[in-house]
Amino acid sequence: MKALARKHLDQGVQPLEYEAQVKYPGSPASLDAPGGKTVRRLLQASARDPLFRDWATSPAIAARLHQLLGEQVELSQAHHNCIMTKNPAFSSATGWHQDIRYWLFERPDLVSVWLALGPEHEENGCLWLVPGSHRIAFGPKQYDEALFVRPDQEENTKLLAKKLPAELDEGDVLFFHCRTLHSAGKNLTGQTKFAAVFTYHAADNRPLPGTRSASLPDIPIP
Ligand SMILES: O=C(O)CCC(=O)C(=O)O
Repeated sequence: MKALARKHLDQGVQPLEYEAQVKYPGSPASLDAPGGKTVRRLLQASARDPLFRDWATSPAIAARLHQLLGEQVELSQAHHNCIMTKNPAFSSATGWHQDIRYWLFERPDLVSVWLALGPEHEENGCLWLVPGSHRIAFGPKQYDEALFVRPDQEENTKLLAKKLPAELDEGDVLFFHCRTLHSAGKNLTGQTKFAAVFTYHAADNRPLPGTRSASLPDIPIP
């Protein structure tokens, strides 16, 4: 999977998301700005190659998902469903957020599966998470306009003190709830960091019609 991801990155196989498009604080202002065309994500991983789709729907992953989400589980093609390619030449940090702030489903219960295609640690921009934060009810004052959690707000400061890095070895898999507060740093090493990320929901938890969450058909997991 890593070799294939590297090949798609080197060949610029579309669809791609560039650093300029993520619009994180510190991202290049436009595609033509320095670093703007650095690839941040190989999008539509499940449709890119059967290798990615087969892993995302494999029995080992399905078994865990059934424990977490029930008997009928679907893979969302509209969210994550990508290979993250955090590049040493340019990478912006990702602020504190909950993925569900950007997704619209009947219930805020989805699980993302993050497969490290190489080692992930603080220096190359691993994920940071606040364990248990998926159970917290956040108030509107805790978010900024882009729906990132404001690190300067008092309640948030206390909460963020509990953050932990998700240090992973190649082949490790992290399962996390869509309300879990998380962030990620820049890649300060000389190697691109690759991770495959997929998101799942119970089949009876439907994306709201007309939203981005409903924009692509979901894939049932065996
Ligand atoms: O930048 C990263 O590595 C994390 C990205 C992330 O948290 C997200 O896409 O929700």
